[in-house]
Amino acid sequence: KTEADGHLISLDDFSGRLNARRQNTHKGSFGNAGILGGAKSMVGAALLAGRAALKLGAGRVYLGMLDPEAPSVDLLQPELMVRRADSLLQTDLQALACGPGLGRSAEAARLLEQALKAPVQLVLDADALNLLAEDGRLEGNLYNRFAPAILTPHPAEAARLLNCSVRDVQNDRIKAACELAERYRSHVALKGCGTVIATADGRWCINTTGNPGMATAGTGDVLSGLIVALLAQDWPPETALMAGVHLHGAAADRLVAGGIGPVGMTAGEIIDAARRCFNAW
Ligand code: NPW
Ligand code: AMP
Ligand code: MG
Repeated sequence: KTEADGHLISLDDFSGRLNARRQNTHKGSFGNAGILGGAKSMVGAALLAGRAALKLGAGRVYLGMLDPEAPSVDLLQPELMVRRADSLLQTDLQALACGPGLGRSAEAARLLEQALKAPVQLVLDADALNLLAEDGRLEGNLYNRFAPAILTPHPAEAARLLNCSVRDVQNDRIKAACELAERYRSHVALKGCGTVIATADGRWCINTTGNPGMATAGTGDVLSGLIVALLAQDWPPETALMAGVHLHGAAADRLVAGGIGPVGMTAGEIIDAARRCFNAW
C-alpha cells in the first residue's frame, strides 16, 4: 500500500448524511441500538457505550449486562433500558455493539457467537475482538454477513487478532488495518494517535482529530456507542465508522480547547462534547 491509496478524513466524507431531522418522526424513526457487555467489574464500559449511543441520537438504547449483579437501571441515565445479556439478543435491534466490558467467559463467547449470526449491524470492540482472536471458529460468521461488520481494535487488540506484537502493528499501522479488514471482511478502525480506517473492499483513510487526553479508561467504549448510534439511524457502516471516529476525536479536541483536558479529560465528558459537535456540524 502507498500513501496515495488513502486520504485524510474530513467532514466531506459524511456531510451528505448530516441532514436536519424531518419534522414528522418519532423514536422508532431513529432505531434501536444495543450494547452487549458489562461483565463483573466492567459494568461501566457498557454504561458509557450506552450513554454515548443515546446522546448521539439512537431512538432507543438497550444494554445487555453479563454481570447478574449489575444495576437494573442507570440512575444517571434512566432513559437506558438495562436487561440481562441473553434477553438483549431477543430484542428488536437495528445495531448492536458487542464488547465493552464483555469479558472472556464461556457465556460471553456463546453470546458473541449468537450476535455474529444475527441479522443486525455490528460493532465489535474490546473483548469481542479478544474472543475472536482466541477462538478461530468464530470468524467464519463474519464472511457472509448482509453488511460488513465494524471492528475497532486498539493496537494490542489488533496484535492479538493478527498474532503478532504491538510493535509490529505500530510499525506499519496502515498495513495492519488493511490486513484485518481483508481477513475479517469487515471495516476496521485501528485506534490510537492517527486512527487508521480500512474498508472491507481494500481502501483506507486516516483520522486527524483527537489528542492524548483520550488516553484514559473508557474512551474506546464511548467510540463504540457513537458508531452504533449512527448505525441504528441507518447510516451505512463505512460512513458511520468514519463519522464516529472523526466526531470522537473532534469532541476531545473541543474539550482541550475549553480547558477540560488533555489532563483529566474523562470518557463521559467526551460524550457530551460529541453531542455538541454533532449538532453543530
Ligand atoms: P501497557 O498498558 O502498555 O502495559 P487490554 P483494556 C497493552 C473494559 N474497560 N492501547 C497494554 O499494555 C474494556 O471494554 C472497562 C491500549 C495492556 O497490557 C474491555 O472489555 C472500563 N493498550 C476490558 O476492559 C474502562 C495497549 O494492552 C493491554 C496499547 C479490557 O480492555 C476501561 C491493555 O489492553 C476498559 O475500556 C495501546 N496502544 N499498547 C470500565 N469503566 O468498566 C499496548 N497495550 O488488555 O485489551 O485491556 O483495553 O483495558
Ligand atoms: P480504548 O483503548 O479502546 O479505550 O480506546 C482509546 C481511544 O482513545 C481510541 O479511540 C484512541 O484512538 C483514542 N486515543 C488514545 N490515545 C490517543 C492519543 N494519544 N491520540 C489520539 N487518540 C488517542
Ligand atoms: Mg477499549
